[in-house]
Amino acid sequence: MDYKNIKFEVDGAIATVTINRPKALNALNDETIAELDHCFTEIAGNTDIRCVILTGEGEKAFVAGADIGELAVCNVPGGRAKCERGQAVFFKIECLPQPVIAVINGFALGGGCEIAMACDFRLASEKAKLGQPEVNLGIIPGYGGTQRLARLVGTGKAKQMIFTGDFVSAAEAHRIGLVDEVYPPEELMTKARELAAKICTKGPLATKAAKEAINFGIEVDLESGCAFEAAQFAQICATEDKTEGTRAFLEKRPADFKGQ
Ligand code: CO8
Repeated sequence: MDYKNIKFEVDGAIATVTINRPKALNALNDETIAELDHCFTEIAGNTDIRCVILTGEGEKAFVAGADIGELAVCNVPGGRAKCERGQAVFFKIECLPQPVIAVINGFALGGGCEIAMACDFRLASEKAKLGQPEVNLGIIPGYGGTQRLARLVGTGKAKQMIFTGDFVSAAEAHRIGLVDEVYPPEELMTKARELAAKICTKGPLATKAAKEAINFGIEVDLESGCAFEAAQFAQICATEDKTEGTRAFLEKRPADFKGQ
């Protein structure tokens, strides 16, 4: 599929998805959401891809939110449908078999902050600003922001950000746990690629199983989470990757994981 609003590049085992509407600060219109849906479906089915980088085109914005022009004409059923459509795509990203790194190169606002929170890691430029400014428009976050932000930073800080609409700096986002690492803008993509490359050397079935266990466990009680972990562990014991990884250690050589 030829994409109009995103760029999709694959370099070895690393895929990079770039939201590409810089004139609108990479705002997510319906077409972009549909293209992201298609692209992440393709990635999910491609076992040659072991890690994904998600970023925004240009130096100014990661994603400045949902497209406000489209929001302006939303009625009640349209608003619900738009929310549910975007949420389904963000769940697809969150549940992707491969780890996804959000590279926050600038503004990550509203839907932009929400899509970053659906990723596994958030690496931000020192110049990035994050926020949920929907209240300024008389609306609320609709792509999971009220849920994922509270889980990441706690209810008090999430309510402060969502009720005021204030942006936070990358440094403050790091302090409250909204982003994981902060780098000078010129180093950001290199650091993201280094992280992605390291993950690509690990067993992909193991990272997938660990991701599922963490994502599941954060939503349930500890006992249920541990039971899920044991089930995942048991399945991993049947894989060639487990045989290869343990044998490589005992033979004092690097493992060569095939994802089988
Ligand atoms: N949607 C559409 N266009 C946008 C958006 C956006 N979210 N953000 C920026 N743009 C456009 C501007 O209109 C402008 O276009 P033009 O050049 O044609 O006038 C261009 O991008 C550049 O923007 P600015 O001139 O405003 O640039 P500034 O440097 O002055 O300001 C800001 C940068 C501070 C980022 C400013 O653009 C801004 O405040 N943008 C809006 C941020 C925002 O409110 N985001 C939240 C949107 S709501 C949302 O995301 C809800 C998600 C859940 C939806 C659920 C489905 C129903």
